[in-house]
Amino acid sequence: ANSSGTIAAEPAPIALDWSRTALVIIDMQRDFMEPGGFGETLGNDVSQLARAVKPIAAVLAAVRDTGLLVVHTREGHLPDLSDAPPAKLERGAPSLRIGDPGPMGRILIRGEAGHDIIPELYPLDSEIVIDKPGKGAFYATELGDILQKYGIENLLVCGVTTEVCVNTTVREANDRGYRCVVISDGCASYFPEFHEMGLKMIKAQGGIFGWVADSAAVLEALG
Ligand code: C5J
Repeated sequence: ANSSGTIAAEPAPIALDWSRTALVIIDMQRDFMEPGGFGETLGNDVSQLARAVKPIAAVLAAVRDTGLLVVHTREGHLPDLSDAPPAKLERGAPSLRIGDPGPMGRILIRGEAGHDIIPELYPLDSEIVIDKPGKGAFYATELGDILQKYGIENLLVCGVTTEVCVNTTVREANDRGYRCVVISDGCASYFPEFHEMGLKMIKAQGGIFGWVADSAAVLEALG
Protein backbone atom coordinates (compact mmCIF):
# COMPACT_ATOMS: atom_id res chain seq x y z
CA ALA A 1 0.00 0.00 0.00
CA ASN A 2 1.00 3.63 -0.45
CA SER A 3 2.08 5.06 2.88
CA SER A 4 -0.45 7.89 2.90
CA GLY A 5 -2.71 9.87 0.62
CA THR A 6 -4.57 13.13 0.99
CA ILE A 7 -8.20 13.04 -0.07
CA ALA A 8 -9.78 16.24 -1.36
CA ALA A 9 -12.71 15.88 1.04
CA GLU A 10 -15.22 18.18 2.68
CA PRO A 11 -15.28 19.98 5.02
CA ALA A 12 -11.46 19.78 4.67
CA PRO A 13 -8.83 17.64 2.97
CA ILE A 14 -7.79 14.62 5.02
CA ALA A 15 -4.55 12.61 4.89
CA LEU A 16 -4.99 8.91 5.61
CA ASP A 17 -2.40 6.29 6.48
CA TRP A 18 -3.52 3.56 4.07
CA SER A 19 -2.05 0.84 6.26
CA ARG A 20 -4.62 1.83 8.89
CA THR A 21 -7.54 2.31 6.51
CA ALA A 22 -10.31 -0.10 5.49
CA LEU A 23 -12.95 0.15 2.79
CA VAL A 24 -16.41 -0.64 4.21
CA ILE A 25 -19.13 -1.39 1.65
CA ILE A 26 -22.55 -1.30 3.27
CA ASP A 27 -25.37 -3.66 2.28
CA MET A 28 -24.95 -3.79 -1.53
CA GLN A 29 -27.37 -6.72 -1.45
CA ARG A 30 -29.87 -7.87 -4.03
CA ASP A 31 -32.59 -7.35 -1.37
CA PHE A 32 -32.01 -3.59 -1.52
CA MET A 33 -30.86 -3.21 -5.13
CA GLU A 34 -33.18 -5.44 -7.16
CA PRO A 35 -36.92 -5.74 -7.78
CA GLY A 36 -38.62 -8.33 -5.56
CA GLY A 37 -36.40 -7.73 -2.52
CA PHE A 38 -36.80 -6.10 0.88
CA GLY A 39 -36.40 -2.54 -0.45
CA GLU A 40 -39.16 -2.92 -3.01
CA THR A 41 -41.52 -4.64 -0.54
CA LEU A 42 -41.33 -1.44 1.51
CA GLY A 43 -42.65 0.49 -1.50
CA ASN A 44 -39.34 1.91 -2.71
CA ASP A 45 -38.15 2.57 -6.27
CA VAL A 46 -35.03 0.38 -6.25
CA SER A 47 -33.71 1.84 -9.52
CA GLN A 48 -32.62 4.88 -7.45
CA LEU A 49 -29.75 2.85 -5.98
CA ALA A 50 -28.10 1.67 -9.23
CA ARG A 51 -26.01 4.83 -9.62
CA ALA A 52 -23.78 3.85 -6.68
CA VAL A 53 -22.57 0.59 -8.25
CA LYS A 54 -20.00 1.92 -10.74
CA PRO A 55 -18.28 4.36 -8.34
CA ILE A 56 -18.04 1.61 -5.70
CA ALA A 57 -16.68 -0.87 -8.26
CA ALA A 58 -13.98 1.62 -9.28
CA VAL A 59 -12.90 2.26 -5.68
CA LEU A 60 -13.05 -1.46 -4.85
CA ALA A 61 -10.75 -2.27 -7.80
CA ALA A 62 -8.25 0.41 -6.73
CA VAL A 63 -8.38 -0.65 -3.10
CA ARG A 64 -7.82 -4.29 -4.07
CA ASP A 65 -4.74 -3.20 -6.06
CA THR A 66 -3.46 -1.16 -3.10
CA GLY A 67 -4.04 -3.99 -0.64
CA LEU A 68 -6.36 -2.22 1.81
CA LEU A 69 -8.59 -4.26 4.10
CA VAL A 70 -12.03 -4.67 2.50
CA VAL A 71 -15.18 -5.22 4.59
CA HIS A 72 -18.58 -5.95 3.07
CA THR A 73 -21.70 -5.84 5.24
CA ARG A 74 -25.08 -7.49 4.79
CA GLU A 75 -28.24 -6.66 6.71
CA GLY A 76 -30.32 -9.73 7.45
CA HIS A 77 -31.60 -12.27 9.91
CA LEU A 78 -31.27 -15.89 10.94
CA PRO A 79 -33.82 -18.25 9.36
CA ASP A 80 -35.64 -18.61 12.71
CA LEU A 81 -35.77 -14.78 13.06
CA SER A 82 -34.42 -15.05 16.61
CA ASP A 83 -32.17 -12.03 15.96
CA ALA A 84 -34.98 -9.86 14.59
CA PRO A 85 -36.75 -7.73 17.17
CA PRO A 86 -40.59 -7.83 16.98
CA ALA A 87 -40.51 -4.04 16.60
CA LYS A 88 -38.64 -4.53 13.30
CA LEU A 89 -40.73 -7.48 12.10
CA GLU A 90 -44.10 -5.79 12.64
CA ARG A 91 -43.09 -2.42 11.18
CA GLY A 92 -45.24 -0.74 8.50
CA ALA A 93 -47.39 -2.41 5.89
CA PRO A 94 -44.92 -4.02 3.46
CA SER A 95 -46.14 -6.23 0.61
CA LEU A 96 -43.97 -9.02 2.09
CA ARG A 97 -42.58 -9.11 5.62
CA ILE A 98 -39.05 -10.08 6.69
CA GLY A 99 -38.89 -13.88 6.46
CA ASP A 100 -41.73 -14.23 3.93
CA PRO A 101 -40.96 -16.14 0.70
CA GLY A 102 -40.27 -13.78 -2.22
CA PRO A 103 -38.88 -14.13 -5.76
CA MET A 104 -35.26 -14.12 -4.44
CA GLY A 105 -35.98 -16.39 -1.47
CA ARG A 106 -37.12 -15.41 2.02
CA ILE A 107 -36.97 -11.64 2.48
CA LEU A 108 -33.79 -10.44 4.27
CA ILE A 109 -32.82 -13.91 5.51
CA ARG A 110 -29.19 -15.07 5.60
CA GLY A 111 -28.36 -17.68 2.99
CA GLU A 112 -31.14 -16.64 0.60
CA ALA A 113 -30.31 -15.29 -2.89
CA GLY A 114 -31.78 -11.87 -2.13
CA HIS A 115 -29.63 -11.47 0.97
CA ASP A 116 -26.40 -11.87 -0.96
CA ILE A 117 -24.24 -9.13 -2.46
CA ILE A 118 -24.80 -8.10 -6.08
CA PRO A 119 -22.48 -9.86 -8.58
CA GLU A 120 -20.72 -6.61 -9.66
CA LEU A 121 -19.34 -6.11 -6.13
CA TYR A 122 -19.07 -9.71 -4.99
CA PRO A 123 -16.55 -10.20 -2.16
CA LEU A 124 -13.32 -12.11 -2.77
CA ASP A 125 -12.72 -15.07 -0.46
CA SER A 126 -9.98 -13.02 1.24
CA GLU A 127 -12.35 -10.17 2.12
CA ILE A 128 -14.40 -9.81 5.29
CA VAL A 129 -18.17 -10.15 5.22
CA ILE A 130 -20.07 -8.92 8.28
CA ASP A 131 -23.64 -10.08 8.77
CA LYS A 132 -25.56 -7.57 10.84
CA PRO A 133 -29.11 -7.67 12.22
CA GLY A 134 -29.44 -3.90 12.48
CA LYS A 135 -28.74 -0.78 10.50
CA GLY A 136 -25.35 -0.06 12.07
CA ALA A 137 -22.46 -2.42 11.22
CA PHE A 138 -21.07 -2.39 14.79
CA TYR A 139 -24.25 -3.39 16.63
CA ALA A 140 -24.25 -7.13 17.49
CA THR A 141 -21.37 -7.93 15.10
CA GLU A 142 -17.65 -8.76 15.27
CA LEU A 143 -16.69 -5.66 13.23
CA GLY A 144 -15.14 -3.68 16.11
CA ASP A 145 -12.90 -6.60 17.11
CA ILE A 146 -11.81 -7.22 13.51
CA LEU A 147 -10.90 -3.57 12.88
CA GLN A 148 -8.96 -3.49 16.14
CA LYS A 149 -7.11 -6.67 15.20
CA TYR A 150 -6.01 -5.11 11.90
CA GLY A 151 -5.03 -1.79 13.55
CA ILE A 152 -7.60 0.14 11.52
CA GLU A 153 -8.17 3.81 12.41
CA ASN A 154 -9.82 5.14 9.24
CA LEU A 155 -12.80 3.94 7.21
CA LEU A 156 -13.75 4.69 3.62
CA VAL A 157 -17.50 4.11 3.71
CA CYS A 158 -19.95 3.60 0.84
CA GLY A 159 -23.09 1.61 0.05
CA VAL A 160 -26.81 1.85 0.67
CA THR A 161 -28.78 3.56 1.86
CA THR A 162 -27.14 6.90 2.61
CA GLU A 163 -29.41 8.00 5.45
CA VAL A 164 -30.11 4.57 6.94
CA CYS A 165 -27.33 1.98 7.13
CA VAL A 166 -24.50 4.23 5.92
CA ASN A 167 -25.34 7.04 8.34
CA THR A 168 -25.98 4.69 11.26
CA THR A 169 -22.66 2.92 10.69
CA VAL A 170 -20.74 6.19 10.36
CA ARG A 171 -22.26 7.49 13.59
CA GLU A 172 -21.36 4.26 15.40
CA ALA A 173 -17.83 4.39 13.97
CA ASN A 174 -17.34 8.06 14.83
CA ASP A 175 -18.21 7.41 18.48
CA ARG A 176 -15.68 4.56 18.48
CA GLY A 177 -12.93 6.93 17.29
CA TYR A 178 -12.69 6.06 13.61
CA ARG A 179 -12.13 8.75 10.99
CA CYS A 180 -14.82 8.10 8.38
CA VAL A 181 -14.63 9.35 4.80
CA VAL A 182 -17.96 8.76 3.07
CA ILE A 183 -17.80 8.32 -0.70
CA SER A 184 -20.63 10.55 -1.92
CA ASP A 185 -21.35 8.97 -5.33
CA GLY A 186 -20.75 5.52 -3.84
CA CYS A 187 -23.85 5.96 -1.68
CA ALA A 188 -27.47 6.17 -2.72
CA SER A 189 -30.95 6.40 -1.26
CA TYR A 190 -34.46 5.61 -2.45
CA PHE A 191 -35.04 9.30 -1.64
CA PRO A 192 -32.59 11.62 -3.47
CA GLU A 193 -33.23 14.41 -0.98
CA PHE A 194 -32.35 12.11 1.94
CA HIS A 195 -29.11 11.16 0.14
CA GLU A 196 -28.24 14.83 -0.19
CA MET A 197 -29.09 15.70 3.41
CA GLY A 198 -27.54 12.49 4.74
CA LEU A 199 -24.19 13.56 3.30
CA LYS A 200 -24.60 17.14 4.51
CA MET A 201 -25.29 15.92 8.07
CA ILE A 202 -21.97 14.06 8.13
CA LYS A 203 -19.76 16.93 6.99
CA ALA A 204 -21.54 19.84 8.72
CA GLN A 205 -20.13 21.57 11.82
CA GLY A 206 -16.51 20.95 10.85
CA GLY A 207 -17.19 17.29 10.03
CA ILE A 208 -19.32 16.38 13.05
CA PHE A 209 -19.45 12.68 12.01
CA GLY A 210 -16.73 12.59 9.35
CA TRP A 211 -15.68 13.66 5.88
CA VAL A 212 -17.32 13.39 2.45
CA ALA A 213 -15.46 12.97 -0.86
CA ASP A 214 -16.45 11.70 -4.29
CA SER A 215 -14.98 8.54 -5.78
CA ALA A 216 -12.72 10.55 -8.12
CA ALA A 217 -11.06 12.24 -5.13
CA VAL A 218 -10.61 8.90 -3.36
CA LEU A 219 -9.14 7.29 -6.51
CA GLU A 220 -6.78 10.24 -6.96
CA ALA A 221 -5.54 9.89 -3.38
CA LEU A 222 -5.10 6.12 -3.74
CA GLY A 223 -2.79 6.93 -6.67
C1 C5J B 1 -32.41 -0.07 4.92
C2 C5J B 1 -30.05 -0.19 4.61
N1 C5J B 1 -32.52 1.05 4.21
N2 C5J B 1 -29.12 -1.05 4.27
N3 C5J B 1 -31.23 -0.71 5.06
O1 C5J B 1 -33.39 -0.57 5.46
O2 C5J B 1 -29.88 1.00 4.50
